[in-house]
Amino acid sequence: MRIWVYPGSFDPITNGHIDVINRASKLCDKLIIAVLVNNNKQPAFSLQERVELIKCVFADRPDIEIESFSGLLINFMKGKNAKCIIKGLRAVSDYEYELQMALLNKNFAPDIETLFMMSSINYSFLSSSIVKELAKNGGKIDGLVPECIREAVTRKFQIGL
Ligand code: COD
Repeated sequence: MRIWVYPGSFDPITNGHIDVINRASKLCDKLIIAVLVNNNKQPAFSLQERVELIKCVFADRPDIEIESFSGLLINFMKGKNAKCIIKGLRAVSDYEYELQMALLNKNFAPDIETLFMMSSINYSFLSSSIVKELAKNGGKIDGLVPECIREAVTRKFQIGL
């Protein structure tokens, strides 16, 4: 069984993440969305909120699991018997950090591969930070996140629905 992992902060999940998830899930048997507990960023959404928001998007997908993890990604991967890490690449700016992480992970876990998926052109500008910044300043986030996420983000930043 091909078990792959798509790790991230997902603070919150966006249509850019969802596009990568939908494309990657066609290439494996099970895709685990792995939500990082603490990555030194101060998340706007708690771990439980981030997990619940992802669950609302993928409620009808038995091939997708949502989990959280802390510590090293490769340890989480080994625990799940997962052999491939999926990463999304939007621009050259993502590349340097992702290359470093991929080489590091390969060094410690040679049997685990990292696969990079280029962002779809429509989402190459999109990040969780952009969504939060827009919402905080009264900008529209329709089309950037699914409706259940739009409602949660709007509620979080108290703009009113
Ligand atoms: N289109 C395509 N891909 C996208 C888009 C988009 N619009 N937006 C984001 N992505 C990709 C990102 O490039 C990333 O691959 C993934 O989606 C998740 O993005 P974020 O922003 O939710 O999450 P990050 O970048 O904060 O997550 C970082 C990780 C959790 C993946 C990373 O820190 C990690 O693997 N940490 C584990 C700890 C570890 O093992 N460290 C080893 C070194 S010590």
